[in-house]
Amino acid sequence: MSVPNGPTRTQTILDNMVGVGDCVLLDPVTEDAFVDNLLLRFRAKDVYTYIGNVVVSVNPYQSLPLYGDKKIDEYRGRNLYELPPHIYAISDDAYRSMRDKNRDQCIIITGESGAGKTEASKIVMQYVAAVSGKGKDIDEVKEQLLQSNPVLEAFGNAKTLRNDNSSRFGKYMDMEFDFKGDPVGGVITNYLLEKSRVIDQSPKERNFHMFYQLLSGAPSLLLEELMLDRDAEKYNFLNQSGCINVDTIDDKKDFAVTQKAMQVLGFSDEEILGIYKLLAAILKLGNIQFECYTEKSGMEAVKILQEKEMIEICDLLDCEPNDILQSLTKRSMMGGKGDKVVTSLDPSHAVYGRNAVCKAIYARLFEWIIKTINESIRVKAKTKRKVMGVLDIYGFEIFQNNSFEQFIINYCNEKLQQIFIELTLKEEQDEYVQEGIEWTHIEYFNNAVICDLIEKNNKGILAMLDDECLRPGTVTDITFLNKLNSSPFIANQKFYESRTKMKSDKSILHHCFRVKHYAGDVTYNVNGFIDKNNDLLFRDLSQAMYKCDHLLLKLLFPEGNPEQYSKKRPPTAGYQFKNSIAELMKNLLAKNPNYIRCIKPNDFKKPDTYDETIIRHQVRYLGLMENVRVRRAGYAFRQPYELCLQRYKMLCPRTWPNWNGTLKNGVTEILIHNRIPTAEFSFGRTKIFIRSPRTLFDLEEWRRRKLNDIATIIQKTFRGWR
Ligand code: AOV
Ligand code: MG
Repeated sequence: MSVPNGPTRTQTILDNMVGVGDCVLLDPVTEDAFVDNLLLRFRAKDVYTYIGNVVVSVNPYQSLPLYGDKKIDEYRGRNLYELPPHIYAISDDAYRSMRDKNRDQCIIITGESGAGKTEASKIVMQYVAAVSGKGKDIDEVKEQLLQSNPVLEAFGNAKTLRNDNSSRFGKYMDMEFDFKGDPVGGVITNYLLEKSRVIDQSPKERNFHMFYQLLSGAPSLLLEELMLDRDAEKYNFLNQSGCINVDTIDDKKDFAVTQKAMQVLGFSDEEILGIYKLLAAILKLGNIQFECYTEKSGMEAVKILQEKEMIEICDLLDCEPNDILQSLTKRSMMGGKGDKVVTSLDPSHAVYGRNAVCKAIYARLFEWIIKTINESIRVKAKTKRKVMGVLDIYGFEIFQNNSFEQFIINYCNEKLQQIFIELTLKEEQDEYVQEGIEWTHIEYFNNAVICDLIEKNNKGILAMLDDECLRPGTVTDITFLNKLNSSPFIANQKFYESRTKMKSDKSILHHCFRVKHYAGDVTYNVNGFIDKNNDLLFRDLSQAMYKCDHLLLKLLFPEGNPEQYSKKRPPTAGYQFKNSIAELMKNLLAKNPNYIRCIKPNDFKKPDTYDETIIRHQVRYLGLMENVRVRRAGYAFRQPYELCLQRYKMLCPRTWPNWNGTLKNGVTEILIHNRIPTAEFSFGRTKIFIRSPRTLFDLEEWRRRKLNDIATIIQKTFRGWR
């Protein structure tokens, strides 16, 4: 059935499309056909394909003429199926649904590391900024929302083996709009930054971009003020991984972009300098080495070898050299009688403390930057708002050596897959059953068991880790692993395996466990789990930071204030993450979800190159075939009878202006009168189900014309009266 007006321009565009734009139309519905279609389209540089209203995006690794003002104009205000698949189309759909139907939206972007999530999130934001209202104040808000990206990427992204611009934190951003759909502000929520990167990176990876940007891009005078050397090779935190320059990254140019963005976001020059001083201090702290010596008293102690560097650090942080020196080399504890006992650290503990404080400064600085951005973009007026959220989180990761950070990142991806399953595979099928629609269940893999394995209260891996962290006595990563292996709940699960790696002589190489994630098996090395979960900082260090006259630094270490000293243990990293993810899930479930499922075509970050096996693997674990099957057998649209009757009653003389029969009969009258084929709809207990979105668009189009006709008649009548 088509809109009664001959072939349109849209139809011609769609006729020229390579492969099928919506996989629901695939014939046959097989994985081979699905993958072939994606590849056919990828080769033709059509990187977007639909499954119903889900966008599948294959990373082109090259800039394609798919974006920009002209394209945005093409997609603005058009229905999803009128034009070739595009992120713009679902952004438009979500935006209009929010603006016109008052439904808060969220765009959930998933896929593994390097699949294109962050780029997709920026494309969504740019589109929404372009199509929403204009005006001085509105443009200012838009500019701030958009400029948050370069700042967060500079401080929160890094080059990894998988992605030259890998997000090392999770981000959920609510863009908020007034009743007209004009942006009025936003809120960013961030999830656990991979702060261990500050002190250590795997071979061929880098530290966070901002360090390199500062060294390459800062004017010489600024570098002098920061007492920094332009050569990144001079810094231990940057020179250990064998990667400083990256072909795809221009650190100097990016520095200018970040600096400009910080200014747009309202960071003062003083604040920006304060940030740079902290970065410089971190780099210098990384160069500090410790050496054992014997004090006059005969006691063993450590001293700092780089005195000049130490003085510069104190200059940068505005503090007494002795305070920092003491905190890095000694540790004080309360004795049994409430007296303070000071002991000397050995070099390895001193390095541990130094690294911990560097990680803490950086992670807290990152939090503060987000808080400051949120202050700038916060909605000032107290009017009712509509919301569109965009979720861009670190993608699923499997490395040679996987640690606590990968465990957290992969847990998060597991939860996002769970939401997808719940909303697109489970809830949809459950609803058909509830409404009494004839339905043959489509099987899918439900990863809820894996989520449980990780997060179940009192039993899951995170609970065991917390238990072990809080247990008195000697606690190590190995006692934690033993605990997992001896827990019936964990060890008996088929998605868990103890995987201690042996050397050829049968001695133990790594203590590991393996989780069979939805996206692949990952072996986690338990080394560092307890420490990273505890996330404790020696009190001497937080007190030394608080004592500094560097105002921002003081603000970052409130627990260092002796007056606010609390014996209460801070919550563990795993516990906090689990709670923040639970909060995120609640937030997403309260909104209407829109999905972008990103796929990585090859492991070499190369354009025009694909590895079919890699693509097939992602199609499989993302559950895309199940998605196609549910969508194809199911109904694109459903609405309670009452709402449907109200909306379309003008399309049938028997229901217009009033219908006195049952709601269901009224809806039937409308459908029959408009000659909608019976295969196109089904009657549920409380709702009408319509199979194809095109039928819905037809109904909408006819309704729009009818309303125009009615408006014209009313106008004529009024004119006649005058
Ligand atoms: P990710 O967000 O999914 O990975 P990105 O969005 O950072 O991945 O994409 C990785 C790289 O792929 C980008 O830096 C671009 O070079 C390229 N790319 C992605 N999408 C496009 C596009 N639409 N057009 C052109 N190039 C693109 V991670 O953050 O690692 O999970 O933690
Ligand atoms: Mg990313």
